[in-house]
Amino acid sequence: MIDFSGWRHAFKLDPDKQIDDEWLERLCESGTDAIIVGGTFGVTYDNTLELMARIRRFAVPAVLEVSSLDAVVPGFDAYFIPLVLNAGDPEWLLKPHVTGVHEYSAYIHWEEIFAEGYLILNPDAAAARLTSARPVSDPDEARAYAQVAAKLCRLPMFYVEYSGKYGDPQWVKACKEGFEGHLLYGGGIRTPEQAREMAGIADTVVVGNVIYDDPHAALATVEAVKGMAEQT
Ligand code: 1GP
Repeated sequence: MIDFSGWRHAFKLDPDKQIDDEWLERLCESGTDAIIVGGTFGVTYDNTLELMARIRRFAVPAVLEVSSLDAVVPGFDAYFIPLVLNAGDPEWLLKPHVTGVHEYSAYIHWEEIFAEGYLILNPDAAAARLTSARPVSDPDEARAYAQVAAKLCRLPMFYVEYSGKYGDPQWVKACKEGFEGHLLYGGGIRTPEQAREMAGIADTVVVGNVIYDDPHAALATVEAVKGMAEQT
């Protein structure tokens, strides 16, 4: 079974976006702890399979963050299943999960499956629009979501999602206070300083979009986070 408890940094690659072989190799061999494959729109079985096969040439752990039942490709080390805790559209709470288990239960290796309590805090993120994410009013409410994930649902991980926007560290701190398990932060990290700041709060920082805009900057976030580990 995969052990993500020590992961400090992960790259999130979107199957719907292009990355050439050289940059894929540099990211996979960068010292990051994992590659998470995931996206909101345009994720298909074929583009997920193609990306997985390319990542599999490297030793780095590869995880699929499942966003579409049509694009669940076997062969990843683990599957992260988001439960969007502030989804305003109830269809997104558990319906796709029940459909997936109903259809595929015979093929599921449960030891590879991890549920993520997912809190979307950027209302402009694609995932927020897709799920009609409810606004969260203040850090105290964010902490309450984290407590619900930890205490009521006993989820193994909590993902603070600001996708496309750098988040407010006070809000991330509130989530960390409320959640005793593994906390991931993702959203708008573009510089080593931002990576370090969020890595000072979250267990794992996830770096996505900047890979496609400025891959050199994306690579620099690995060293920033890993350097912190060496100093402590
Ligand atoms: C997206 O949390 C990840 O799901 C990373 O966010 O793409 O903004 O880096 P960015």
